[in-house]
Amino acid sequence: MKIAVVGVTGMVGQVMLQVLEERNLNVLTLIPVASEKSVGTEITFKGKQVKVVSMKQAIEMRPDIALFSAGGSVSLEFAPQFASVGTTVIDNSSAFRMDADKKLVVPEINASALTKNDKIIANPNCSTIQMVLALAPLHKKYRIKRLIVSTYQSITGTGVKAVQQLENEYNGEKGEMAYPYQIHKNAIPHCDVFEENGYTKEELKLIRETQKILDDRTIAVTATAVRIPVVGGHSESVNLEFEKEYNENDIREILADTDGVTVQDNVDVNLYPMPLMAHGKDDVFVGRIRRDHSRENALNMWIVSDNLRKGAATNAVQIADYLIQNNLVG
Ligand code: 11C
Repeated sequence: MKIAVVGVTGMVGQVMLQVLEERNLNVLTLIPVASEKSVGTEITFKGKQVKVVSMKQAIEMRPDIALFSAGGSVSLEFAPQFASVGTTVIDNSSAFRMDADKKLVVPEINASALTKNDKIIANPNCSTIQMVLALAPLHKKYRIKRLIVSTYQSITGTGVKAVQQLENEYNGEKGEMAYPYQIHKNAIPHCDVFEENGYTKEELKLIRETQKILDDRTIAVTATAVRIPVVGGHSESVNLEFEKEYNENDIREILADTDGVTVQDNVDVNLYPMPLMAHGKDDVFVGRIRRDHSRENALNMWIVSDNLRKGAATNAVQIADYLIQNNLVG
């Protein structure tokens, strides 16, 4: 397999390389791609130095798969060019997610819908991926009527500029600002840009992508997304209202049996998910599972995952792996 990683010098690009190595995908040729200023520099992959190439050079090399994480405008311009030479693009930006003819894939939920004709496949937003992975089996069994999510998101979701901002603020130094306010010692209810309806784009992604991935536009979803000074992953407080009655222990069992989900739920020993523990791991961690007594068939839970891993790189590499295993590329 020839696999290109577009945006290889970015935070997600770097984790994509790590996950490709760890999962031992059959990568015979790695094609690292970045903006002109990085072309010719070298990255390390499987202990070897590999030269970063330009977009044009990468397209000429006709990779089997291209993992994109270089922002929406780069994806809009170049993903179709890769697709036109036969490459299957797995795109981590929001550019194609809501296109009716593009699949939005979390492999454990809907990879089986993929075919050889899917040349541009969308990787969902990080905060959506971790939530739907836990919700999908519950929706199947009890049908979710309504869900309310509040997020506590890691600064790594914004990128390296935000990590630098926090570091500067922590050290009492001035520097470039990724956010409109100080993030150190703060919580900013503002992830991505505001839309005309008063919601942020991140909140709308949580709403729309959830309905698309769970293939049910009737689920009522509302979201508040908040940035906090944390690096290990995104946390989410999720309140669900089911159509059917449920039993709390069944919920724990279903989640414990779900691929990619780890239940950490024992308040007697202070066991619950936290970003510090999720950092660097591929799983989605669920805890604080408890009945919401204020409403019939309602439930609260707390979901945490490393946003750069399952929320981005791992999910994309899992899609690539699925395509390779099922002979769906080329
Ligand atoms: C954040 N969820 O934490 C974003 C990062 O649409 O893929 C990923 C943005 C996206 O700010």
